[in-house]
Parts: sequence; C-alpha cells; structure tokens
Amino acid sequence: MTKINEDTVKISVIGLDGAGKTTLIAYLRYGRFIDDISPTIGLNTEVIKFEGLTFHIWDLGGQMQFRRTIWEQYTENSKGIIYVIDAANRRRFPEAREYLWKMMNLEHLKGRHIPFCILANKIDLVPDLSEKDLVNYMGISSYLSKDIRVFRTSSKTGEGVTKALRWLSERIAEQNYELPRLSYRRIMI
Ligand code: G3D
Ligand code: MG
Repeated sequence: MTKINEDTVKISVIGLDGAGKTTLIAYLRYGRFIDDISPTIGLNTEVIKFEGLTFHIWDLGGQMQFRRTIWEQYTENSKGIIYVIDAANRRRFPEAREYLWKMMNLEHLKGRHIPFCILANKIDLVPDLSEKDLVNYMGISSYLSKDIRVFRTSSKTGEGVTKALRWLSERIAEQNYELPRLSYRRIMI
C-alpha cells in the first residue's frame, strides 16, 4: 500500500479534447454548469472542496500534442485517475478507447491499484446509453474491477458526478491506510 505522509492526494483528470474535463471541474467548483470554458492548453490545476474534503485536481489538456508527454508524466504521482469520455460522440470512441487502453496499461499505474474512474460524460445528450454499452464500446469488460468503474455523468446537469467522486474518494481511502477516516482529514486530490 502507498504511504501518504502529508494530507495531499493528487487526482488526474484526463480524456480527449472536448470530452468535458474542464466543465466537470467547473461543475465541482461552482456547483453548476459553466458554459463559457475555453479549451485547455497544457494543464490547469484546481483546488476543490467536496463534501468537506479538499481535492487538488489536475486537468490535463486533451489535445493530441499533449497526450503522451503530459498524461504519462502528470499521472505518475496520482492517487486516482478520472478518464472522461464524450459519450455523445461515437465517432471518437475508437480514439477514446485507444487512449484509455494506453493509460490503463501504463507501467506506473498497472498493478498499483490506482482507482480508475471512467466517466461516460454528456449523458444528458444520450440518456439511453448504459454503462454496459460504454464498457462494450471501450472493450474494457475484462478490466473492470473494484478499482476500475464506469459512471454515467453529465457536467451539465450534474447527474452522476457526486456518485463518481464519492466512489473515487472511498477507493483512495481504502488504498491508503493512513486515510481511514476521510471525514476527519483534509485531502488534496
Ligand atoms: P475538455 O476540457 O475535456 O476539453 P470542455 O472539454 O470542458 O472544454 O467541454 C467541451 C464542450 O462540451 C463544451 O461546449 C462544454 O460545454 C460541453 N460539455 C461538457 N460537458 C458536458 C455535458 O455533460 N453535457 C453537455 N451537453 N455538454 C457538455 P462548447 O460548446 O463550449 O464547446
Ligand atoms: Mg479543458
């Protein structure tokens, strides 16, 4: 198990450009949909309070030129990963799948039981798409475990966002035995 000597835990939010990463973080920060967000160039970091906890979220730009270098580098010390998929854009599913597989197979993540929270985001646009559908599209049914889960979310309506984040927090707490009582600690993700 990973030891945490300070009360900071980093979470990386990754996914293709336009998947809704920054909008998700804005939703968490302001509690509502923010619709005038510019595309992220490089990296944004945000400190967000969620249910009495403090999260340090790293929002990593999804543009092609940043993916390999930034995603690999910045997920290195992460205690949790949020991979955001635009569930309404089937045309880009193959690309989303390719990068999801690459991330799940990164040496520094593999075998460390880093909780991996996969979001079928923009579910408000495709309400009939199930978690199982997305699992099939992404070809990850054999990957699913207690550390890898898919949630249907909307950064617009907020659907599923709290549930997904709560799951991630709980998984991180279980993985890091120094943080057994989340509610008594300040955690930065
Ligand atoms: P990114 O940070 O992953 O690159 P953004 O993506 O957060 O910049 O979002 C890209 C576009 O998707 C934005 O629209 C944003 O409003 C929209 N979006 C993000 N999440 C959702 C969602 O859950 N539902 C819907 N309907 N739209 C969403 P624009 O028009 O500004 O490009
Ligand atoms: Mg962005």
